[in-house]
Formats: sequence, structure tokens, C-alpha cells
Amino acid sequence: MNLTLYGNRESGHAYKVKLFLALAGIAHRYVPVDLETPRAERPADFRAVAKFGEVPVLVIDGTPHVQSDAILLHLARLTGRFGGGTDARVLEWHFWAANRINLSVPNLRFYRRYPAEAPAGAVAWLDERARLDLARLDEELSDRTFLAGDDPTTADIAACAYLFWLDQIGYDIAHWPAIGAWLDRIRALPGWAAPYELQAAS
Ligand SMILES: N[C@@H](CCC(=O)N[C@@H](CS)C(=O)NCC(=O)O)C(=O)O
Repeated sequence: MNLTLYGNRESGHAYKVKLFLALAGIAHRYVPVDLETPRAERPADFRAVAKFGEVPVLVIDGTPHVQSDAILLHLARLTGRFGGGTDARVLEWHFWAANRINLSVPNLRFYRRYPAEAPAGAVAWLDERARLDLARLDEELSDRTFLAGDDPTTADIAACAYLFWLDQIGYDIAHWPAIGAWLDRIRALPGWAAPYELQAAS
């Protein structure tokens, strides 16, 4: 497979894809995209493949793939790694993560960094929702090793990404000990590296 990943070091969504490739030991080209450049002025090669104008985009043998969860599941089906992309429990966690923790935590992180851009009431709403989502995840992880059982799957990769940055929103991981232990298990997987390490260039 010939792979090119378009990402950005501040994007946890791109980190998910980079992390899958790192954990699976899959060689690829990484192209950082400057997201501060207006969409219409981003490089032509990126605009040509980015259906929704966002990172990540993973181009596989010339075919662009977008939406991090869809990319993870596609990679799992292609490689047979991290759950294989078809298990019902894994799919449930992908949809939960997309709708809950990967909505609340990334947006809260963004508005904590750029408070002037936050619509009225957004930070309070996101803070409440992020705490609910973290509590739910913590409860789930209290009795098992990974989200869908004993082995790591794409669901873990999808749900963990932004949680390595909880300190950036002023949260102390000690409040969610099962999540902390789960993140440690993910850190221990061969090939793991932190978000800013994996997507070093901005
Ligand atoms: N649902 C998408 C979200 C992707 C997304 O929000 N990407 C952000 C970076 S984290 C982006 O490219 N923002 C730049 C822009 O919207 O112009 C996914 O999971 O891939």
C-alpha cells in the first residue's frame, strides 16, 4: 500500500490515524497541513483530496479517505489489525466516541485555548458534557482492559486520542482512575508515541 496522511500536530482526529499506523508499523508519508491558512488557500494537493476540507485525510493507493473513525475502520479491515473493523462492540464504541467524548473534549480544549471564539454558554455546556462522558468511560473501563475486551481495537484508538491532552483543559486525570490506567496500557503498546511526537511538524 502507498499511503499519504495529511494531518496537523494539534489535531487529535489526525493523531488517531497516525497512531494506528504507528502501532501497526505501517510506513507512510506524512504531510502537515497548516490549518490557520484559510481553507481556499490551503495547498492544492490537500484541497483535491479533502472532501470536507479537514484533516485527517489518508490517501491509500491514490484514493482519498476522510473522517477519522471511518479511516480507522477501513484500515482495520484492510490489515486485520485492531479488531478488524467489523465487530459490533467496536462499532458501538466508535459511534459513542464520535458523538460524545470526541465532541465534548476537543471542543472544550479549543475554547479553553481561544475563549474569545466560544459562543455564549458553550464552555459551561461542554465542560458538563465532557465530565459526564469521562465518568461514563471511567465506569466502563473499571472492569476490563480495553473498550471491547482484552485486546486493543480501533475503538480504543478513537476514544483515547484527545485524552492525552486532558491537562490542556485543566482536568486532572486522577479524577478518572480507570481511564488513567487504560491510557497507561495504550502508552505501553509497541509503537505508541504521544500526539506531539507523532505529528511533530506543524
Ligand atoms: N469528524 C472529523 C473531524 C475532523 C476535524 O474536525 N478536523 C479539524 C482538525 S481537528 C480540521 O481539519 N479543522 C480545520 C478546518 O475545519 O478548516 C474526523 O473525525 O475526522
